[in-house]
Amino acid sequence: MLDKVLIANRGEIALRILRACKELGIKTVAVHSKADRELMHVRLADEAVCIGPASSAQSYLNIPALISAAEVTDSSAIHPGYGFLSENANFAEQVERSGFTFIGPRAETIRLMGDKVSAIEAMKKAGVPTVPGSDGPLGDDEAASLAAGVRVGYPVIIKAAAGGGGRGMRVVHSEDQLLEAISITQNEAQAAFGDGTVYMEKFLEKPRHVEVQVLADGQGNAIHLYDRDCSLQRRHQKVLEEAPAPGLDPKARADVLEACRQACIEINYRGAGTFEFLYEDGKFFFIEMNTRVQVEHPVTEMVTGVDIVKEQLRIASGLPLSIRQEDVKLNGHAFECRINAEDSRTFMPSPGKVTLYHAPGGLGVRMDSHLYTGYTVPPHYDSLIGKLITWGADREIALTRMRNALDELLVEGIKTNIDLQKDLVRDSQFRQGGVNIHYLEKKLAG
Ligand code: MV4
Repeated sequence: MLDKVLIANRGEIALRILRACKELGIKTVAVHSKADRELMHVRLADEAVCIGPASSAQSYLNIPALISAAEVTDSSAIHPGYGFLSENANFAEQVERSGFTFIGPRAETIRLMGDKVSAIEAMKKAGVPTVPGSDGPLGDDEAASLAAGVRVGYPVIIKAAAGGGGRGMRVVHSEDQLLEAISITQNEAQAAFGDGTVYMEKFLEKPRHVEVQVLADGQGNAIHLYDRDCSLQRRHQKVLEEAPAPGLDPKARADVLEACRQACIEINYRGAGTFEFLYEDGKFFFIEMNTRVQVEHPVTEMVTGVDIVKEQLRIASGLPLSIRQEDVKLNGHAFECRINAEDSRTFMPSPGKVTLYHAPGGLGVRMDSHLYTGYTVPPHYDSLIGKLITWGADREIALTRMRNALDELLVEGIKTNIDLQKDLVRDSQFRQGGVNIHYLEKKLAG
């Protein structure tokens, strides 16, 4: 097992990683910015190193500072968490070249998935269903682009190969807008990512966002941990997630889960990963793969009993997966409400001092949060201050527990989205299950 892990992240996920390390008897190093001295995991870690000023660019994104911190603490590995450098192939490469273990996939896999065109190509080859599209980048040949549009059928969507997560996309409703949309998207992608490569997909009008969690050990073993539904989102920020995704077509679902598992074996994937799909009319369409642990991983943990972060640490230690696919049993249902320090109506971030924090509890209730009474939420980072997760033997029970847990949760002194979450878990259409990716924004607008 790894001896000492440097946690290259902050907030709730840093605490989550620290807990997993402690369970495995791994020593921990917290790294933090000057604004983050008071973080809960900094107190709990065996060692703590200040890596720079508040600005992320100079701290949590500062590769030389992180590698120096690993060196001075004699760490054996670096866990990147999510966000920040978690999907930066150059970081993974530099970590490994400096003699540390990067807790994640090989740099070349991160690079493959970072380029959405190569990710889709790899998955299609491996038998994962993809969205009908241009099958590769759109080149300078205007006639070829127009022909692709005719073949795919309007509406289409033009996406940046270096984009993802909703950045660098443009919907095109008819042929007369296609060439201009391609050139605008190319220019924006070049400016934003330094790579102007774009591709085309059929635009799906009302899909759900369904994703599949996988684990692979890079030694020929791979498993899926079923699916999650993350359709409730606003401006590409997920708000409330659940596992499993309700009401999927059983055959399509079984096929896609197995296809993801096989694809991991085919590309010799290592670590935790997520296949993102759009799900519409009973069919799955792969759009992207995430090569990190995700914010919403706890809902999968609650319904499978598999500790995803512990598995990441085991895999990085060179151990084989601790469970086989046959041993993964889906049990019950789980929800996760993301708790943000933000205004419930305007969604503006609302940092400041937490004058009272009271976490809910009871059977089937999990609160992943670094908050404590007296903690000051700094203004420099993401507004996520916690995740409230509930489990139940079925969807109804898990949702009832979430309603009750949200009523118990107290965060005073700052504005939060708790009232929005209370409203959502009482929404009749959400309660029925299976709302699409536009549902929340339409509800908020109406
Ligand atoms: C799409 C799409 C419709 N058709 N692709 C947005 C985030 C990025 N991961 C992919 N996204 C989309 N891709 C095709 N071919 C609609 C979206 C999309 C979306 C996807 C998932 C969750 C929320 C979304 C909100 C708006 C658009």
